[in-house]
Amino acid sequence: MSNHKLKNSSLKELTAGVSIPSYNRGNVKAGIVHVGVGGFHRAHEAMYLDQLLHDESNSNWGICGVALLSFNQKIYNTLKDQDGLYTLVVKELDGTLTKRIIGSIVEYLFAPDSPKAVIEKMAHPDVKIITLTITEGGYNLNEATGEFNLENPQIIHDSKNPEAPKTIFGYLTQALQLRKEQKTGAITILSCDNIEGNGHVTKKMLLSYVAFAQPELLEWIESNVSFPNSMVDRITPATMPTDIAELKEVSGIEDQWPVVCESFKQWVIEDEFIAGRPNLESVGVQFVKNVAPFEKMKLGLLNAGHSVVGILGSLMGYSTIDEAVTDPAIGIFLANYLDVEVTPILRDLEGMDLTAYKQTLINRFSNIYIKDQIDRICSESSAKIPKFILPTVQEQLKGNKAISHASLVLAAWAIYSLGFNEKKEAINIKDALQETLLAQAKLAQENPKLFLELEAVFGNLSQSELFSDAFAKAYQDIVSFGVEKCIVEMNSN
Ligand code: CS2
Repeated sequence: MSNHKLKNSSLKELTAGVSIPSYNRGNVKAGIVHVGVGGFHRAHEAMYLDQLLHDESNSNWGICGVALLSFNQKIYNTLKDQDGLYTLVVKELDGTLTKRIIGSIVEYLFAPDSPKAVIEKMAHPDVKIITLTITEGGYNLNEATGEFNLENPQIIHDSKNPEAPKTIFGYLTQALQLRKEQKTGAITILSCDNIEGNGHVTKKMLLSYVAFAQPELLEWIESNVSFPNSMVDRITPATMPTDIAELKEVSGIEDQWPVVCESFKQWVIEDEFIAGRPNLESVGVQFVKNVAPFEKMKLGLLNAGHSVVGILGSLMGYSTIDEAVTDPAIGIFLANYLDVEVTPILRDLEGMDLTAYKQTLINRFSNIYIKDQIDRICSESSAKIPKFILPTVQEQLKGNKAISHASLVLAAWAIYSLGFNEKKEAINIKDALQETLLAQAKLAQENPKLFLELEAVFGNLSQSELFSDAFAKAYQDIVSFGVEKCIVEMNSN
């Protein structure tokens, strides 16, 4: 079998068990600008749109992918080299692989090199939707106040340099200003990040920035931009060099950056697309009136579950989620946490079988073919924990209900933040707040409660005596007995 560099011109030569776009990519127009072309977007939205484009009547709904930050240069270069094409390798629970070349990303831009092109693209009349995966930490929310962080130097930069912004808020504001001036019309901004009420948060953050930097635009946005909430789901581990090598060896495809993911996928959206939308129902997307209960379920069970397994697993020396969750101590702890501390706060999920959802989730975590990296799961925990775990703690506290599992995980995170697992091996921590976390984690060695003073993460939770006592006790127990003994002990109660 000969090898083929992935390109438009080589598509027809790919035969070995790979499906390719059946549509003429040359006819596809970008109706969507997507910011944040990471693995998740390429396994999720871009895949749904690719499926949709197989019906040629949908050719207005291609994607222009925007790499926003300078460290996104590699994905931009790859997309450019490969005409926007990449391979999506879906791994079933039994290890079967399905390979498909995704063709929905028909344009790509690298914002740091060409901010003007990005702003103009977002303001282009063909573009009806801007979608975002800019990560939980990308919304510039101050957890302590619940407000937009106007002290962020990059935000100040954007307000002084509107033509060459650095943040999503600077870009969106300039693009909306241009749409207003050029009368290009209304547009939808759809967040696809794991944040409760992601549409509401996007709107609130953007309007705060606009009120600060360009208040005369506020009114136009209020009547011309919609911000639907959405819930997204598909486990997409980081692509490993072995994935790239295997694809070449088995299928002869030379793809610099394929994406590997599980077969499960879900996308639930509120149907508020002010400028129209593609017929996503036809490819399995669910439209609902209120996405909040679904989002709360997914964040509280799946994403929080990931953090629970990741943090405990990391301290115990595991490196992948499947290894950690199949350790009975962690597996039982996770199941109890989901049942006792999360399930009671979930409501309004008529027709949802929560028991089955939780079982599926544990099966998904246990998938040995996915090998989701604990480093990926624990990265940026300081932004994830306030979105995934703390809302549950806060709600449980209101009714004086159980919080002991969450407290133990958070105490384990304080110890994790010192940078070593219980085998005394260094942990590869990747977190925007890494230095602050380390400083606080060191203080916690004297007095565990000091870790909770990290307002950017815990907000005012340190004021809850119930919580801070439970946290401090869990911390001391882990230090005295080790994390495994502590969770085994809790599992037997
Ligand atoms: C993970 C998510 O980043 C994380 O911590 O929980 O990336 C998760 O895999 C996805 O949200 C699954 O939909």
